Amino acid sequence: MTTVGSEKTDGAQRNSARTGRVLRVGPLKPSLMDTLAGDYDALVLPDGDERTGFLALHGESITAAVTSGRTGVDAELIAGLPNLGAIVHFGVGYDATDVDAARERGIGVSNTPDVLTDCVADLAVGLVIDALRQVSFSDRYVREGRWISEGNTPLTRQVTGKRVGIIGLGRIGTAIADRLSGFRCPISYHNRNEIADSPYTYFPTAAALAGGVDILIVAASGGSGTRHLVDREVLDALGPQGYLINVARGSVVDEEALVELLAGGGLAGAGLDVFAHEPSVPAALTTLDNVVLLPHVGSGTVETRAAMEALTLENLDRFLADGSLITPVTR
Ligand code: 8YV
Repeated sequence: MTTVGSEKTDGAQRNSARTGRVLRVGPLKPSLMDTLAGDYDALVLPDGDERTGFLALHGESITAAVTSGRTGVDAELIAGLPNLGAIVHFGVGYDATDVDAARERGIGVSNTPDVLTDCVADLAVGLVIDALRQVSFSDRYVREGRWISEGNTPLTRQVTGKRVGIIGLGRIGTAIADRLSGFRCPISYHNRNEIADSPYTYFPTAAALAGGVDILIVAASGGSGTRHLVDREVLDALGPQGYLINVARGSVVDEEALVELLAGGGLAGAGLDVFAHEPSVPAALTTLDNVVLLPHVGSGTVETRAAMEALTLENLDRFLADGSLITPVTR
């Protein structure tokens, strides 16, 4: 292993105990990329053909990889980094990383939980209000001059008191439930296991939950265990009066079925911050006024992204100092 340069006065304190090289995998927040380059002398993983030569040259020296929940570190890359000790994620999700392959090698994995909970939950509530009250549609209506030419918009649906079902009552799911309780919404949830002492009603299957609510909110982690957990059967159970909100991962929902049902009146509407093949969004969705589409911005506020950046660097520093992580993923 090599010692990473610590000549810079700027990052000298952070760098003092550091050994091995840091690798950035994929794009990150610009200021985080600058810090990794300036203070950590981090290498950047190239794409495509250049990757093999790069790994032959640098693979052995790399002990820590910094990535996002969207890019991740797959099994092939893990195999190309024989001295990798930590995969540090900017983001709470880490489904793009092969955690099993990391675990087999004893590689630590960290994410940035808690710091983004409030902003993602706020946005979920925003999507609920927008989908039911047609905020985005009405805004377009005014801008397009339709209020003058066509008159008032159609009536919308009340949010207060609607029955809400949450798939994944973890940190973010719970924060959403707490907020919507303030709207006097009865809350139910589906998780792999029932949560002891939860004030909310448990359903053992996603379909049973969907059949008993007006709004189904997806807040579960992504990955193979939850892929298409919200399938056609679940969406059918939600039904023509039901709304789907997704602030988790596109992979949790069968997107093809969702599009078909939304287009054919099988669902009342949807609010989506995440998609199966980001940044691509199914073209059919962009023509539907009962669907709100956002470009994966749940954690995208100045405050939360700064906190995520700080926690990412704290994890990296801790690993480089003593080989441990502050917020390791435990699964
Ligand atoms: C981020 C997210 O947009 O934390 C997550 O899992 O999906 C978002 O907060 C993303 O990780 C940053 O690239």
